[in-house]
Amino acid sequence: MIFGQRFYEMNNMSLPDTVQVLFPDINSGLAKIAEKVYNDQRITYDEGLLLFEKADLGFLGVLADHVRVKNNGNYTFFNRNFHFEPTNICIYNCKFCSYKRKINEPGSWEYSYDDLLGRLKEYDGKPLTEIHIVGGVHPKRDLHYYGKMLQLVKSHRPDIHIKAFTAIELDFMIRKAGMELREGLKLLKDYGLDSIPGGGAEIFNEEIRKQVCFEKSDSELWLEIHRIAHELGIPSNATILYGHIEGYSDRIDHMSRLRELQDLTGGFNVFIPLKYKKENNLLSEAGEVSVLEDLRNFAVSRIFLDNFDHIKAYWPMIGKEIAQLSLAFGVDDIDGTIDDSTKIYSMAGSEDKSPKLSTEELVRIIKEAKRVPVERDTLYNKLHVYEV
Ligand code: V47
Ligand code: SF4
Repeated sequence: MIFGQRFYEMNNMSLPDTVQVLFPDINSGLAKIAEKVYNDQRITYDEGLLLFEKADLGFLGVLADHVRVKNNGNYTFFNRNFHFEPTNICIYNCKFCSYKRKINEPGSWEYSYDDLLGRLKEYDGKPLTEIHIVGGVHPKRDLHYYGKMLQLVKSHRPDIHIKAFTAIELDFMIRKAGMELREGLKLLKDYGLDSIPGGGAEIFNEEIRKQVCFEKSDSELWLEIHRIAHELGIPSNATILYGHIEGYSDRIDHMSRLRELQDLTGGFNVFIPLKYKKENNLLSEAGEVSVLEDLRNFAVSRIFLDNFDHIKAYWPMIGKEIAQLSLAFGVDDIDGTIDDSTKIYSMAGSEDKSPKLSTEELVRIIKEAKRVPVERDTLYNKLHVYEV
């Protein structure tokens, strides 16, 4: 099937007519949603829920592709990045986490400043635009410890963007330094923090959050940290951890809270749905959702989050093939080269145990999906367009 924009352009039809042709038995609520999306109108909480409950994959693909093409044309973004995970020692015990360890527990690691510098030096003379730093919440490391880490990166490689520390790590390191959130975030910005990744959001519904990560900073605090960061000129990303014990209404509730904050600040760069992976953690009995569900989830996210410019499929978690497929379901970004630098997903059972992709492979994956690859920086400025 040819989806969305291209189908109705080729046939000189409006999208609502296209929807009627493609889905003759369509539920009237869904037809209304199609009309709203086509007319650039925001859909409601109940309509989002209806999409999850009643819409089939083809229908979701048509609408999501419409929004995707409206925002980003055929461009699909990626960047040249690597991850640094300073430690997997963590005071918390999130049930879905396969990677946390306690101090001295087998399998734990604590990298030093020299380790970071060594890793950074591997990129001397090589193109790189971003370092992504996230890890466990180490009981002994505070804001000043991590501030020095940021300074070290900037002194060796002033040209790269530092996207670092989830709101959960920030909450702890700022409190440990005895500071207020605003003051702490401002100081981290002075140390070199350029943006904040989307982790730690998990699922905002308080009941579900209690069941999967009861000790972690609560939803209000996650949103407050991102709000203050945006006010200070630090943009950020947003995630959802889906496919465990949450229901569709929890996913829509989560996205509604993000949409509301984005209306206020406009500080989110991208939304990244993270698929729950079940190996080696305490939530395994929840199982994993199907690929079909992944694609439906990407599409509903694209349709619902009308004020987010980008939707990212994080390929180390779902694999290259599903990431490629997701480009027909609202996704316009597949993250970056990664360079075998993250353990969060390989330890949770993702198929790729050494995730890395060259820019040539990223470009090939995107071109095969008939999209136009674009190397971007962290803030989605276009650095190189690979015309097809
Ligand atoms: O918050 C942990 C998730 C997140 C599992 O901002 C799991 O560009 C699935 O947020 N199955 C951290 N997910 C990673 C993260 C991220 C990743 C890539 C890009 C960006 C970005 C952010 O990883 C955690 C949690 O939601 N996670 N364990 C698991 N078993
Ligand atoms: Fe710690 Fe993060 Fe794992 Fe939770 S998900 S236990 S905060 S490392």
